[in-house]
Amino acid sequence: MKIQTKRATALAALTLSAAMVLTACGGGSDSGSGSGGEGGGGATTVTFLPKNLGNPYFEASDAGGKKAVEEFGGTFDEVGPQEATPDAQVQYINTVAQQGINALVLSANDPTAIGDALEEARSAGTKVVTFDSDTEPQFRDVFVNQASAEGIAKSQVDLIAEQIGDEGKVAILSAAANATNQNTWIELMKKDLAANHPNIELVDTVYGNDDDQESFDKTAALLQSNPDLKGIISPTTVGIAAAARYLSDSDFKGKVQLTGLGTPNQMREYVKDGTVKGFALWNPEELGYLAAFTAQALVDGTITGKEGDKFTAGDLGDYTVEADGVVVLGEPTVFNADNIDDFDF
Ligand code: RAM
Repeated sequence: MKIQTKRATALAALTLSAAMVLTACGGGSDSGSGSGGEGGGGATTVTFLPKNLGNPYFEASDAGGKKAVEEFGGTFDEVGPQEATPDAQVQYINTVAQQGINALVLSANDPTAIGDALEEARSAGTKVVTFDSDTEPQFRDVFVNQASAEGIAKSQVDLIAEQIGDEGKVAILSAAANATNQNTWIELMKKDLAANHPNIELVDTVYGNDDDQESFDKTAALLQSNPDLKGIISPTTVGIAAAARYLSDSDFKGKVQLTGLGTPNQMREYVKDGTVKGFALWNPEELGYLAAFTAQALVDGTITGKEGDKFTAGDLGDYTVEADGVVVLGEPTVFNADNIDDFDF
């Protein structure tokens, strides 16, 4: 209540000063103006921290976050490392805490390694929303999940099974070895393969660290050491795009099937040239939009993160917090030659 009143009265002044700060530092790091947590006495300050910068997936999610923050009259900032590692994220978390930013919205490179930094940020009054890749639940207020982990895992297993006739050797090309989201999906994929696809053998899991070149090189090495591979599952938009680029230009094109999680814009040419038959994803822009509205609901006290809490996320409508402080966006979409041109992200 107190927060809402303060926000209403000081909104105009704070919007102006936030705009001035933003202009002065080029959209950078001072936008919280050090006013402390708990609403900060004005427009809600929200900082997005992706796994790393330069990934079109996070460019889309953070653009969705920015759109939401603009809609509710807050101040948006995006910071992040070049490399998708937990250590690289810690310094940004510390800065956010020092600046008294109201809400930090992040995709975690590790479930525990950034926990201390997040705890400090939370004791300084910053609400913490994880999206895309979670930490352990005690380190954040809410996790905004893109879809059920089971649904994401199953759609990838179903796709590869269909593409290779439900038999043969497959491998996984993942992101960072400690990425919470990929590791959750990989565990569920392994269970699904073991239970429902006895003739598919998972021979290897390799990590491209959400780096394009590393993912490309790992694909080449995978095929060299497993010349009879029938399929690759890459549950990362960086990995699948790099693997598709490698395959499309090699003798393996059309012989080794590739599926996983990709953005339609990065995968379009490989679907059209026959390298890839189908893959899946949710809408990352909507994910960022929902995460930002979740942050706002925490900051203004509409929700605390407990099961059953309800809030409205702008154009996306109403959401309810589920067990363990999780909010779910929806189910993944499968993209193929028939529908890929209907999407632009
Ligand atoms: C990459 C990142 C992200 C994941 C998507 C599918 O962009 O690893 O965390 O959700 O792929």
